[in-house]
Amino acid sequence: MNSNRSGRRRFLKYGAMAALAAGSGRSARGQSAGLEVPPHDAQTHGEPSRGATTPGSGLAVTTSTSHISHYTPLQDSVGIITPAALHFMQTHSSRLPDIDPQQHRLSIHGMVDRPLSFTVEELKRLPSVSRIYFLECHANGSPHHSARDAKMPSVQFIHGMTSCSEWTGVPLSVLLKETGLQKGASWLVSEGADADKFSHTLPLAKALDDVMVAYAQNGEPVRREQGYPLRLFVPGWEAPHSVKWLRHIKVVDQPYMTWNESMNHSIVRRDLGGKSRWYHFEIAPKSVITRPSGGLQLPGRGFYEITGLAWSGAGAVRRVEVSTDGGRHWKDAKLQEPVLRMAHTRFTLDWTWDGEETVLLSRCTDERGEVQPSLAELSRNWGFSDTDKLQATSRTIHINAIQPWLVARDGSVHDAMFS
Ligand SMILES: Nc1nc2c(c(=O)[nH]1)N[C@H]1C(S)=C(S)[C@@H](COP(=O)(O)O)O[C@H]1N2
Ligand SMILES: [Mo]
Repeated sequence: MNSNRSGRRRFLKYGAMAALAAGSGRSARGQSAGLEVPPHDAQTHGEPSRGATTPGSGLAVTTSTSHISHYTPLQDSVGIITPAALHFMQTHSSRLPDIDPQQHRLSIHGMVDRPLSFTVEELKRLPSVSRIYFLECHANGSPHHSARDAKMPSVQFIHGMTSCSEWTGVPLSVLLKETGLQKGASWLVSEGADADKFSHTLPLAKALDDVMVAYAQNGEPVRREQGYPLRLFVPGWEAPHSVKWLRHIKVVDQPYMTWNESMNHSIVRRDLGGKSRWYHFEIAPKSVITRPSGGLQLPGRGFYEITGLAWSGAGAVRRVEVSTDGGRHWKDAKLQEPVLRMAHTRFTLDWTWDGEETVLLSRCTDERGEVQPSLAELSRNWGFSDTDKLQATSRTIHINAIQPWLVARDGSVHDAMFS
């Protein structure tokens, strides 16, 4: 009764608007025909179907005075493209800039022959590329994030700082060709137009390889959260390189230590006597089962398609293995097409759950032959002893450890890495 009434109200609204759009009074017959089939017009276009649950409604957000984080609801993800509205978001300022695209300029200066300044419209006249790439925050999967933010250790909270989009923009090499490069130029420093002027350093070789100044994302202008109207996009590398609200690029002859690079984004290494590495670049091979995953509930024994995402900053995913028995046996998962370099790759494995407690794992191998490590292996690689695990540290980044999901006998699924 209720839904009928609201259905009728919807029709009345749409009917009136359709009549308006048609620019003339509608006949009574025309209107009653619309009762059965709501007219397809500008008002219905772009709305989710009635009854369709918006994936990730309840997109997790945490905010502090210095930081805003949104996490992609990977548990609801299908295919490899993240809808723009569900892209994860990290910002080091307490609010988002609100940029007038008419006023915005990108300047390229420093060790160049001709310093130049571009409007967004000028950039759109230049040769463009569209490429599907993942973007992952270096702190994704880190215990310090899961501990702080996880009200529930779900795949969204532990791993939801990775997303994958089709990015469109101008290759940075095109712009640097316009400005020319002086002898000795070897690094860039990029600066955003946010309140705190987020800045990041980039080696010139990467800038000339596959970096772009992006103005579009999945066929629409880059969203405000992702850096509207312009962002640097650095494929395969940890996301802080991809400076949002991009305003200045300065060409320099040495690596800089911007505030975030030196104070916020470095790891103190005990094995290096308390020194830390300056820079971290490529994202290592990683995978995670998105379904079933922590916080979900299997309704009962029987058939399930296990599905997840794999990616690597080194290039394409070559292989994903899945274990449904805590790592005793591994099977090759199916990789869904397309399998693209530096993009999320969807994998699946058919599974019949017998109702017993078990642990699900996935392990990625990339085109370079590098294999995703277990948490213990990763700890050793980073120079932590077994008893002094990553969990104990508060500033750990670049965690690509294998994620174990424990399936309990009641069908509930739990994180078995950090919890
Ligand atoms: N201007 C600016 N660019 C930025 C940041 C920022 O705070 N300001 N954060 C960086 C970090 S730490 C990450 S993880 C990515 C997040 O990109 P996204 O919000 O589009 O997912 O943007 C990077 N670029
Ligand atoms: Mo980040």
